[in-house]
Amino acid sequence: MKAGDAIAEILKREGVEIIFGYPVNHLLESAAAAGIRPIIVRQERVGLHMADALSRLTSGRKLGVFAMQHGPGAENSFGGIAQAYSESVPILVLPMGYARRVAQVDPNFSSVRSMQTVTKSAEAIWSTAEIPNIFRRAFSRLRNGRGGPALVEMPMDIFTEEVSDQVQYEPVVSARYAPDPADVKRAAAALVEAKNLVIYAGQGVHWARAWQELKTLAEMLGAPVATSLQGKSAFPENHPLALGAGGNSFPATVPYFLDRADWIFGIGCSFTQSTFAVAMPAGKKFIHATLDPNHINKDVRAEIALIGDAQLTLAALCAEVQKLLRTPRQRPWPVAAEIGQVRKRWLAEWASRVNSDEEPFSPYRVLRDLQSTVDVANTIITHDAGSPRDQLAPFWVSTEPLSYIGWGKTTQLGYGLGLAMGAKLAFPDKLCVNVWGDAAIGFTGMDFETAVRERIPILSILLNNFSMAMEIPIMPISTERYRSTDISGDYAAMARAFGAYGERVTSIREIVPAIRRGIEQTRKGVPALLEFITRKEIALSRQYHSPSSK
Ligand SMILES: Cc1ncc(C[n+]2csc(CCOP(=O)(O)OP(=O)(O)O)c2C)c(N)n1
Ligand SMILES: [Mg+2]
Repeated sequence: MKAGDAIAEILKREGVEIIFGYPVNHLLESAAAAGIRPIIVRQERVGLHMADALSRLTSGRKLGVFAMQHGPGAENSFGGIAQAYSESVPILVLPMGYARRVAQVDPNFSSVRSMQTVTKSAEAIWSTAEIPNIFRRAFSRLRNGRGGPALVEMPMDIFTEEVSDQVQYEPVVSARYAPDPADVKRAAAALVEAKNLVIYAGQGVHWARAWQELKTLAEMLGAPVATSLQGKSAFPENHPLALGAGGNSFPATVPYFLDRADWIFGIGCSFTQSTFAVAMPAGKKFIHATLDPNHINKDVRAEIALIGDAQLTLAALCAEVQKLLRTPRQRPWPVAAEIGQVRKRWLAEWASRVNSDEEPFSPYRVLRDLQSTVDVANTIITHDAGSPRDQLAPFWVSTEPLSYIGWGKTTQLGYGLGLAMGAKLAFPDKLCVNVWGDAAIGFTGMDFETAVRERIPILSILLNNFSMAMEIPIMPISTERYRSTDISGDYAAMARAFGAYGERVTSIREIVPAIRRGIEQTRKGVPALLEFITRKEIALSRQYHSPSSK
């Protein structure tokens, strides 16, 4: 058999059903011959984002795979790989490479050399006899430890080579590891003795599918739970102990309880300092539970470190806490009333924006109506970079695990579209939504055509204010003299031109009916883009003070 067919066979044995890609990459043809569906995008970044969502939403049970051309295809992919790297998402990246005879000759692009800073591993196939070994290594990286892209560069001349018809390949094992039981005991004692504990959950809870264990521990302790943006939806946000997610913007409940905490228990999180992560207040004691020992003491100092899988860690903690408490702390937990009060005051402060009848719309009003119109439990939603992220994340109440794809270690405008499409492929029966601004659509909007052509009926909510509004305060002179922050476009018309459903909405009365029409279209298999004309809103929910301490 040809080398490409052997690689396709290996992918099949690893359970790959879809390969995202852009030609020329000879593996796409071998994959199709093996019954793996190629999904062709309009530019590489979006295919990587789709692969990323497939991995995220299946907690890595199904891995996203992306294949592209040597040279331009690989060069153009850097952004998508870098985004997945920063977000710790396992994806298999399969660039073709220049023929081995010239692969190392200037100026030919080498993916192995150039992508090393944004991958967990990067290896080229120099000998086709090594194909099973190389893929065994790549899949082992993807299925073990903290996630990240694994890259295998396939020089184009390997595809003409014959290899043995008997592919020697078995799917790789994945192994979990758990923290030292002595540290678990110390951590359990600290959790029980803490006066004002806050649990801070990251995306490790999603990868370990440890949602039930997290809930059990929080309830036993009666402790409030905040999440990172990536961890959003790891804990039901309508639960009496939920504080919400901390990003560049956040519900007032998040800083209020973090400020008052004596102990903060981070589970499945890195505590990485970022504009898009809530700042951890100084002077707190941290228990840090993470899969990756490199995260310990990186940005916060840990009193107790628990290295291991979030599910194993939480299960072990639940057992120890149970021994110490004997009876779990019962509902109604005293802290729940305080959470409710802080949330009520916060929502009251935002009511005028959230309930605004103004036209052009307050984006907060559009997102309020979106939330009250969709079936939230059967919706998977993601933001984009820009104000829409910061407007959506604090107010969207996610109730089901992995119903919100949060991100922000790096924040490339245009990421959300591919995520929503990848989500729809993973969960065809759910409503998959991306919320983006008119800056974001400028990056990846052409791939709305992919949603139409590949029959991926997502609902796209565009908040169009004809501006990069969040840049206006940063670029006042360029805005005034040269209108540098203005942008333009009729994106509903663009969607219609692609064969999608496109509707521009300008009247308050039409917000909810338009959302219903959009959902109806997605049910018929047609992607829908609803373009809401909004005002240049730049107010964000990011008060670190609590309303009561004013
Ligand atoms: C690839 C990339 N380039 C630049 C940025 C910086 N950036 C973040 S938001 C933004 C403009 C946002 O405009 P829009 O999405 O229309 O939201 P608005 O503020 O107008 O509501 C820019 C330039 C980025 N996140 N990603
Ligand atoms: Mg805008």
